[in-house]
Amino acid sequence: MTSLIFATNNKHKVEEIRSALAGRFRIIPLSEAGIDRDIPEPHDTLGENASEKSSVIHALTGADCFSEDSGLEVNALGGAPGVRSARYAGEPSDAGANIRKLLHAMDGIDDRSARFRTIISLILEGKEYTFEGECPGKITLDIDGDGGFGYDPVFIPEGADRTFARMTIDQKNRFSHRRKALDAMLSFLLGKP
Ligand code: ITT
Repeated sequence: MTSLIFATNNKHKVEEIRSALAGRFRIIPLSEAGIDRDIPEPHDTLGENASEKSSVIHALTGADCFSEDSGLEVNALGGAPGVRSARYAGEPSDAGANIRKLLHAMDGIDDRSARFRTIISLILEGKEYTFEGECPGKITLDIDGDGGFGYDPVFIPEGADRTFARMTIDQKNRFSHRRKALDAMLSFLLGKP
């Protein structure tokens, strides 16, 4: 089976991606590849940060690998927190503080529309390929649910009646930005001769 190092330290992302791939590829997170480091995300776009993560890991290992950078873009906030989603309320990254800051920033705002966006950067045989996925939805008025990670307790995807935090991984994967980007990567990988 083809192995791919997944350049992340986020266990929830690993779970979601393994569940979506349903055993078709062997996914090796950084912890299992023996790489203990937080890769910087210094850029202003998801795409550049994703490329940075995969190229750092490729330079270290020489192995086929991929990374993803994702973020929540809220229309009424001009696309914030966007590329800064993980550290919206400052360092170190704190999901509870990020959510509180977001709900506060949206206090009294009627337009709750938002979207999650993911860019995957895959390095295969030394060449980079990118894939994108997005999930439109809306920000709730209050925290609802305790599953998932990040902004899941305050995001209801379009076409659903509850937040990501109230869904199983499989249910979230029917809507998620990460799943859509992953499907694009998967069609590419499966279509290769
Ligand atoms: P890695 O960089 O190690 O992959 P990370 O958690 O730092 O993990 P990102 O840099 O991609 O991940 O930051 C994305 C942030 O956006 C993440 O911390 C969440 O706050 C938010 N986010 C992304 N996808 C999400 C999802 O599916 N559900 C909820 N929040 C999400």
